Amino acid sequence: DSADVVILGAGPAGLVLGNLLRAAGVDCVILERAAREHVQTRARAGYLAQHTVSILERHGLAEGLRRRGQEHAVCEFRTEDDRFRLDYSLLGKGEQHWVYPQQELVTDLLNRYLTAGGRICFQTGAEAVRDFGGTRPTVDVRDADGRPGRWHARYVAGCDGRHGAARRSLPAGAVRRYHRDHAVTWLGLLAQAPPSLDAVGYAVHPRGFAGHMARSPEVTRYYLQVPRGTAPGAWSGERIWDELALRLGAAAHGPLRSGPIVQRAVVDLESDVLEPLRHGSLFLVGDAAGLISPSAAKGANLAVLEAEILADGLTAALRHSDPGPLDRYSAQCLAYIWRAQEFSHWMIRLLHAEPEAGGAQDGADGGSPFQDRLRHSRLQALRSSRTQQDWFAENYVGL
Ligand code: RFL
Repeated sequence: DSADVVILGAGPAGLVLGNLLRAAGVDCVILERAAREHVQTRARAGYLAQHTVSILERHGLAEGLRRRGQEHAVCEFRTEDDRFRLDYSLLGKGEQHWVYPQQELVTDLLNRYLTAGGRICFQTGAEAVRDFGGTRPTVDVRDADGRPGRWHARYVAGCDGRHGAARRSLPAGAVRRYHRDHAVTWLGLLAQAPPSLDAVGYAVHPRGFAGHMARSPEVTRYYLQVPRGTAPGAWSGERIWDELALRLGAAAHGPLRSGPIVQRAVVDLESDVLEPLRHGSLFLVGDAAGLISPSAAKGANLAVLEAEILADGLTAALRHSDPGPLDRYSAQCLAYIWRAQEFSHWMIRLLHAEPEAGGAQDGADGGSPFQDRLRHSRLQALRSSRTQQDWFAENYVGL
């Protein structure tokens, strides 16, 4: 089997890339390890930035988002004794978010791709990318029944996430991985319950961080900072709601609207970036290029942006024999990625106490008292300085 561009993975990165290449008349195929049902129901991101919506709109991919997504522009910071709000549509560049669950975006992108005649093979996992140093790379695959196969390509786009075959296929000496473990762990929850406030809620509490993020009128995402190593099922529903209410200051600011917890996942906050993002005819895109902690909701937004840049590059190379844009892909994307990493890291240090050097976290926030005062001062600056607020807004929604 062959295609000019073989795309590994049908997440936001792979599906945006597939749609854009199809529209440009570039021959491509998407190979996806999971079943269609799984891909369309995997709940992850929800906040799409203005520039992401602009990209989707530019290519006619924003119809569902426009119809069912909700505009969103306010976040609220809560501390033990106080709270304040920032309406970021009135700050910085005046941009806002759209709340649209990632699985719905993925479903829209997939339907659109298939309607346009796009080729996709589900339950076809890439095992290895080979010969990408030259111009005839191949991809070894295995289907759901374990039958091996091989695809021939001119270019391979690794959109298969952090544990995918694209990353695995890179020889150790060819790539530099910058990695940071932020020593913070979140219990990520989806509750079958309406949002409790009309804003993103960030609670900075001595017992640890708690977050509130709307997903739809019926479903809300919550995050609770928990000790490293906590099992997803370790906390009862009752304990979760008590802890959320305590950290989010429900007694002072109004009760939370609780409901059944329908999904739990433990997320160790980690970041990494691979350099470079191009290895001959193999490109890394989205989470495969860099993993970003979910603290600033950048991952899916970066994936869409990188997919558009790569689509332009591949189209120029394959349709117009112009290799220039592809040559710039890695450096161009890395500039956005590092900017997002820097802001995400800043958010992590705003929302969580710095762990004591070498010390394990033990239930409460732990952390050094000096860093804790710095953190409160940082929050205070965000509360009172218009310059600080503009900076925050520009980075929070922008890339
Ligand atoms: P994905 O979505 O992981 O898709 C990769 C696809 O590749 C398939 N795959 C393979 N296919 C073939 N062969 C192989 N060997 C394969 N290995 C894997 C997988 O089945 C999958 O279908 O990567 P992509 O496209 O790069 O998109 C990245 C985003 O999914 C991710 O960055 C975001 O979800 C991050 N993120 C958020 N980002 C935002 O912009 N805003 C948010 O509000 C936001 N919230 C979140 C998040 C991530 C979270 N998790 C997962 C920690 C909230 C959470 C809880």
